[in-house]
Amino acid sequence: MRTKIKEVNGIDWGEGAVMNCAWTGVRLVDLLSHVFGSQLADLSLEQRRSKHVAFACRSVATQDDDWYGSSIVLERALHRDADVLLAFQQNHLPLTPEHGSPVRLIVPGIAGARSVKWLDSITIQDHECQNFYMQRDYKILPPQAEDTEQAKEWWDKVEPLMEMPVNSVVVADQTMERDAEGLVEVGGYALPGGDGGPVVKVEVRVDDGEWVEVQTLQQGGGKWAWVLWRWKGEVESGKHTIWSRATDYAGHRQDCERSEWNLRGIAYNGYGEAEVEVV
Ligand SMILES: Nc1nc2c(c(=O)[nH]1)N[C@H]1C(S)=C(S)[C@@H](COP(=O)(O)O)O[C@H]1N2
Ligand SMILES: [Mo]
Repeated sequence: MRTKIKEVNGIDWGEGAVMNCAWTGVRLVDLLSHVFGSQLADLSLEQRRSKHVAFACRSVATQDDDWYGSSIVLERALHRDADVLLAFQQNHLPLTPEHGSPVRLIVPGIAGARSVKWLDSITIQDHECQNFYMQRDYKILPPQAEDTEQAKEWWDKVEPLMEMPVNSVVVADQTMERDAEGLVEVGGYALPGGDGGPVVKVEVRVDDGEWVEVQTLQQGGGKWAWVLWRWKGEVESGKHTIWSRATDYAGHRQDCERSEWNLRGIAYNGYGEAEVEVV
């Protein structure tokens, strides 16, 4: 967002702020059912939607608060298919300290900020978690909030970022040689939006040409995973922009070259975009 639209008050995420790996643990719903049993089973749908499960790590202070925390609505936590996990292994190895050992939360499809590491308490409560990172950060503020002063009037009016948007990225060398048939090859990754996975289609466009579906879409990681894709096509010599857009199973599709600016520079999901020179 900073490089393509305008300055943001945030980190240069680039296109690498993504995690795709195998998590092993216990489903949160199983733990909650074990502890609360019929108390939970007897809740009405309305109660499940109005209560929150809050997660905290009080043992380590953070930059802007003296603890870290997040919450999700109880209904999502109790929904088996949502796969909310108390994880203790990453890629079949014990969690490392950096990634939250001994146990962390994983909420697939939802912003990583909610997946509390070094988890030390879980609470069912009537209100959202009040931690700084839930209430004063990781929110898609409207574009009128142009600086931290103007942001103040918005924090309480905007919901915390939860579901991540469908996305895709083009990975290409800056200079590419056409092969004997005049073709060049690019690749990338694509991610589903929220719980709408898996990605079912990726399309590529050269400059303002037609969208063409990619030939190779690697599957296998399931509903929450990224897909890796490759496309080979004819491109004239010269400078070009190669665009990509992804569509997931639920029908979410990237729908613009540049997504709308927000102060924190989060949830960018304009088309994947790479400037290349073909020789
Ligand atoms: N306790 C604690 N948990 C945390 C954080 C934190 O600062 N403290 N950062 C969150 C954010 S913003 C992200 S993006 C993920 C990053 O997880 P990773 O370090 O395993 O990539 O952890 C989340 N969990
Ligand atoms: Mo983050």
